[in-house]
Amino acid sequence: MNLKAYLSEKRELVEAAMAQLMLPAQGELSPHIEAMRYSLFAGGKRIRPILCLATCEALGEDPSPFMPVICSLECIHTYSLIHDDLPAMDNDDLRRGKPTNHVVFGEAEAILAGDGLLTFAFDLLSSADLQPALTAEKQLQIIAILSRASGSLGMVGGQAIDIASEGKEIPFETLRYLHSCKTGALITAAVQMGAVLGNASSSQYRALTTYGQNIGLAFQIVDDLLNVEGTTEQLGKKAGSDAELDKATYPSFFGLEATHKKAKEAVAQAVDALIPFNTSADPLRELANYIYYRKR
Ligand code: GRG
Repeated sequence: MNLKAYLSEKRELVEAAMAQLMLPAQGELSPHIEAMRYSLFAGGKRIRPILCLATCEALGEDPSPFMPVICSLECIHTYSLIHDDLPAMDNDDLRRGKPTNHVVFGEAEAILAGDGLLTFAFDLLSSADLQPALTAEKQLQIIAILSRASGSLGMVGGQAIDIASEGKEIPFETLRYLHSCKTGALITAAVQMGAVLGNASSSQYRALTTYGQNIGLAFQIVDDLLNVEGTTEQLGKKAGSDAELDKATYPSFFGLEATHKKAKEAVAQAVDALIPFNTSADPLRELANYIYYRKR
């Protein structure tokens, strides 16, 4: 299969659905909604929605009635980036090749844009319009997956440990745990949500969860590598910031060569988890490799 064409086709689908679902910037709320739209439509790779969609398709189901569920992932992801870039967090002024949200709209607006996107994700997920394509039981299951993965036992918790660890020596187990929460949880949730949409059996759900956890790990290891090996221009965000903030990363623990090996191992384990699936899971296999070879 041609992954480049696949990614561009799915990205277009996600962009179109988001443009349709997102609130228009008009009236009194116009500045607030404009701030949300600025980051949402700033040119992200849309990896999480595409993973959700590809998982649903791997199980032979048509994801098109579920676009609000698929787009909710990008709302959570974008909110996390806006808040991560704030002066109180990583204090970055470049993201997706553009000035960060707080640089353009001010800190208070950026906090609210993140809050708005976080809340909007659950608005999308809980919409009655999703029924009857989605049963109420599955809708609840999906809401539970996304809220658990986004909150204190997932992404927010990972960020909290990350911030508390800055400038400190932490054991590798802490780094692994914080990675699995901060980055891995939302990526795994994207796959699990696609599994629920695609009516996965319990063994399929378990296999897909293993796939999701391994690509989540690979994604973060590669993000650590790109921070060292990439350029600011290529990444669209500041390169070298981890070392500047004295962050513990895979390269700081293992060096570059061993870190590359670990990323490739995680990709191989993800692909292994897909052995029970037929060729309709090929996009998931290709996406696992893309996560290693991506340049931003
Ligand atoms: C502020 C609650 C809160 C959480 C922030 C995700 C996160 C937690 C912080 C981002 C820090 C970071 C750079 C993590 C590494 C992995 C990651 C999420 C990279 C960015 O995701 P991509 O590459 O970005 O999918 P695009 O721009 O393509 O959407």
